[in-house]
Amino acid sequence: MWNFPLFPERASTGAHDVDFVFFCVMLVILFFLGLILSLFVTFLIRYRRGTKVNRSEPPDTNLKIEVAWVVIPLIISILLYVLATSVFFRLYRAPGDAYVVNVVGKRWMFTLQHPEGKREINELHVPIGRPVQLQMISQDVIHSFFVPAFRTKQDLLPGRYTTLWFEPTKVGKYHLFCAEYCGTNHSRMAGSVYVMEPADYERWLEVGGSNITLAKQGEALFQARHCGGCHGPSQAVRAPLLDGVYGSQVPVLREGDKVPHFVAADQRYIRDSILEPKKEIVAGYEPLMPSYRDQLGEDDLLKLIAYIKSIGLGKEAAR
Ligand code: HEC
Ligand SMILES: [Cu+2]
Repeated sequence: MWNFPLFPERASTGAHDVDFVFFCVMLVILFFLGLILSLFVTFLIRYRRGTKVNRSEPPDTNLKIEVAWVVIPLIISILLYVLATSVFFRLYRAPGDAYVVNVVGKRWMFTLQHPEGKREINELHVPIGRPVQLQMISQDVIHSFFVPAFRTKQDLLPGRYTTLWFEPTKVGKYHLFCAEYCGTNHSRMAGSVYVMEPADYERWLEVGGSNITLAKQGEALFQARHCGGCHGPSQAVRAPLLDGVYGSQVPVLREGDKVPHFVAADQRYIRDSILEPKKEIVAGYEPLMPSYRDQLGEDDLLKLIAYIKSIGLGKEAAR
């Protein structure tokens, strides 16, 4: 498709999809605008005062025209709906093999954490041609991660994980904005996304920063916070072992429940288990775990989750 100069660059697969929908809608609008305007002008000239035209017996119904103006727009609307919805689903469902980067929004910056351990502020480096998924949360108010060149925007909410994904198709540097007013320095909450050749990206990953993976950092934190005192093999309190929990179905009791029901142990579940352990009690255990609400930040929680995920996957792989 041609590059309309008023548009931001198109640098991801999703950007092409979104623009395609946009141009289709635009085309329909221009077509009807043209049709109505030209009929309007034609009738204006043809039936202006003083012209000799037949004005007797104006028709008051015409079944063909009436059916046409109901059926044709209906078909066009349904086609646009199907097109837009399919693009919507593609934009919201990340492919399973996506490279996951964690994002924490706080006034007034985005902190980004790569699984290999490297951390960035207001900058995101990604390789070209590989789907990237952002798992995001806010430490304070609502922020929004917006990259116009990728045509993607997603809110970061306090207390809830949200995701966004894209597959970059063009090497370069692109604007990143916070697109949700979040206070005094909202307008400064911006940065850049760098799309790099895979080899350059590997080199970038190795230079500087910590080479300790997120899961390893989580393991250190798990020990520093004495989680293992209860969750380890030589436990003082009876607590579930966390190996293989991630991704499994856990039977839990919520307040007032008589029978347990199963919940998926995902990011949300692990985070809630640490911050609000009393909310969902693992069936067969006492509610003895203290809340870490005032002690662990969102960054710490992401590390712990990465660690618990890593020991979970280890067990899966061993099976
Ligand atoms: C005083 C002992 C104790 C400590 C310390 C403790 N926990 Fe727990 N934890 C428990 C018990 C008991 C349960 C099961 C009952 C429940 O769900 O609250 C549990 C449940 C959990 C669950 C849900 C497990 C499942 O099988 O679904 C997770 C995840 C978890 N803890 C993580 C942690 C992390 C991370 C830390 C350290 C920051 C920690 N716990 C510290 C006692 C503890
Ligand atoms: Cu913001």
